[in-house]
Formats: sequence, structure tokens, C-alpha cells
Amino acid sequence: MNDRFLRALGRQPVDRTPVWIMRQAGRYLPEYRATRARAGSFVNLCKTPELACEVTLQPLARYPLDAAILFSDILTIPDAMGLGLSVEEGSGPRLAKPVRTRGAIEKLGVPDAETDLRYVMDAVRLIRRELHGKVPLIGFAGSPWTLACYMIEGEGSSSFARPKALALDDAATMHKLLDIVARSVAAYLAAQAAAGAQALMVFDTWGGLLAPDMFREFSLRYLAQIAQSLQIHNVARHVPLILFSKGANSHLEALADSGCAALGLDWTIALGDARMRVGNRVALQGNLDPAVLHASPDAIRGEVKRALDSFGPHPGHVFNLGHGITPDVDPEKLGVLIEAVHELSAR
Ligand code: 1CP
Repeated sequence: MNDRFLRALGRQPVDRTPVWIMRQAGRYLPEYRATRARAGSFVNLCKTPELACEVTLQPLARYPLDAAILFSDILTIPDAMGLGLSVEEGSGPRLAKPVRTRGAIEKLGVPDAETDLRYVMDAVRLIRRELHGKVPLIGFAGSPWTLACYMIEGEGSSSFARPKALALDDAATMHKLLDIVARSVAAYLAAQAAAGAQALMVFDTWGGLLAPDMFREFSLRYLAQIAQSLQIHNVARHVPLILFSKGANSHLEALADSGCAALGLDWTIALGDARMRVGNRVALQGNLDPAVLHASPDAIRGEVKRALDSFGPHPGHVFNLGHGITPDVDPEKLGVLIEAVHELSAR
């Protein structure tokens, strides 16, 4: 097996820097759009393991990537809790039954990953089989704070004012929600690992919207709860955990101490500066601005070189963007980026 990705997460030497791309299976690929049309909807695509497997493998057929990521969404957990997920073409995800009161939150239960989310575990098992050991498979979930944002708001938002107001007005109720989501995420990730996921990633996409004290109380604390749960249940020893708290660079040291193996970074910090701050406690993943893929091939190669030089000749770097690839990117540009990582990082 190509184990560069797992070796880099373990901060072991590699022959070149491994690379995968957040949202590598997605709307910028015409073959993804075709399969999605065949599925009828995004949710059907996620819930049909054969189709989820097909789109997971699509970017690997095009590019020499070093990891596959399960095709799914972070909102599978709220959906399994009964909130009713739909994703319309062109707009974002929507939950039919958001939870906004203490009463609604007290009725929520932890979904059983193997039954309520069986389609995800079936997809993981099928993808592992179809990968034939070519590259490792990443499983993932949303962070408790990020999931709570959608569960309360019912859809995406630029400010997530409702969840913030609940946290400020009734912290006890917010903690009830975050605790049940954290226990759900930990069980879901452990089940993905048992089904065959070889690394796990938690997306705390909206953690960076919080002021520092609120970040520690409502996001970091539950990220650490998940990391610790995976350690206690002996998952973390074999299956490394990557935490990605977007916009939370002021908390890197605390995130590195949470019990994870690696931190995902957005593009607002230089890799070298981040490495200086966390030392070699964790591996780092990232972190080009996705907008770089709109620039010329020469500029893309220049930015790849800048990121590799910034990290330096140490073990423990996984190349990636600093957030997901956007639907308007020309797939050839991603090829340029991946080729540049291969060429410029060869030891
Ligand atoms: O129309 C479509 O086809 C739907 C677009 C889409 C896709 C391709 C959505 C709806 N989700 C996904 C897949 C997805 N989502 C993956 C697949 C694996 C891969 O990386 O290739 C992953 C990891 C996610 C995770 C996810 N979903 C996050 C965290 C990562 C991030 O980008 O910040 C978040 C915040 C979501 C919510 C969500 N689901 C879909 C969209 C468009 C969004 C985000 C934006 C919003 O709130 O409107």
C-alpha cells in the first residue's frame, strides 16, 4: 500500500510529501455531477453505498492522490437524529426540523452508528474493498460546535447568531446539545474505524467564528472529549485523528494538546510559523488558499513551493488546501498542483 499519508501523520520520514484535497470528490468534477444526477439528489448519493463509493474513487482515477476520503456529509448525524436533511442544487444543506428549545434538545438521542447510519458504514466497507489497498481511506465527521450551528440554525449562515445567542443566554442547554453531539460523533468515528477507515478527520468549520473564551468552552472542550474518547476506546492508537478548526489559529497550541495526531490548517498562517508553535507534538495538514487554483500554472507551482519551503525538511506534513476545493475550479489546475507537490517535495 501507498502509506505516505499514514507515515506523515505519524511524523515518520517519507519519499515525498503526501497530498490529498478537501472536497476532492465534488462539483468541480464533471463525472461527479453526472453521478449526482443519476442519484437524483445529494442525499440519495450519500445514502447509496455503491454511488458513494463510485464518487469517492473518481478523483483517484484522475490524479495520483495519496488518500481517499469517504464521500458523505457532516450532516448525516443530525439527519440520523431525525432533523431531516436535504441539499438542494445550487444552495446549501437544510434541516427540516431545527432544534431551538431546551425541550427539543432533551428529546435528542445518540444514533446507533451501525443501524441508524448503516449506509455510511456500508460505504466505508465497500470503498475499502474497491480501493484494493491502493491508498488509505479517511473517515470524517463534523465537530460538535459546527453540527450544533446547523442543528439550531437549520441551514448555513455567515454569522450563526442563533447558536451563539443560545450559548450566551442558556449555556447549560447548549452544553446538553454539545455533549450529546460529541458522544454521537465519537461513536460514529469509532464505527467508521471499525468498518475500515484508516484515519479520521473532524471538521470544525465554524469554530473560528467564536471569540476565544467561547471557542474554549463550546468548541475545543468537545473536540478534546472526542479525541479522548477515541483514545480510551483504543481507536486512536491505530487510526490517527486530524482536527481542522478553521479560523482558529490563535488556539493551535491548545488544539495540539487535545490528543489528536494532526492539525488541519487554513491559509491564514504560514506552515513554518504553525510548526514553530506546536513543535513536533502533531503533524500538520494544509494549507494553500483554494483561490490559488484560479491562478496560472506558474503561480500555482510557486505557491506549492512556498508552502513546502515554509514547512521545511521535517517529517509530519500532509499537503492539502486550507479549505475545500470550490466548484468553479478547472480540474486541470488541480493536476498542476498535485504534480508540483510530487516534483518539488521529492527527497
Ligand atoms: O450539490 C451537491 O452536490 C452538494 C455539495 C456537497 C458536497 C459535494 C455537500 C453539501 N456536501 C458535499 C460532500 C462533503 N461534505 C464531503 C465529501 C468528501 C470530500 O471531501 O471529497 C465532506 C468532507 C463534507 C464536509 C462538510 N459538509 C463540511 C465540512 C468541511 C468544509 O468544507 O468546511 C461542511 C461545513 C458541510 C456542510 C455542507 N454540506 C454541503 C455543503 C455545500 C456544505 C457547506 C456549506 C454550507 O453551509 O452551505
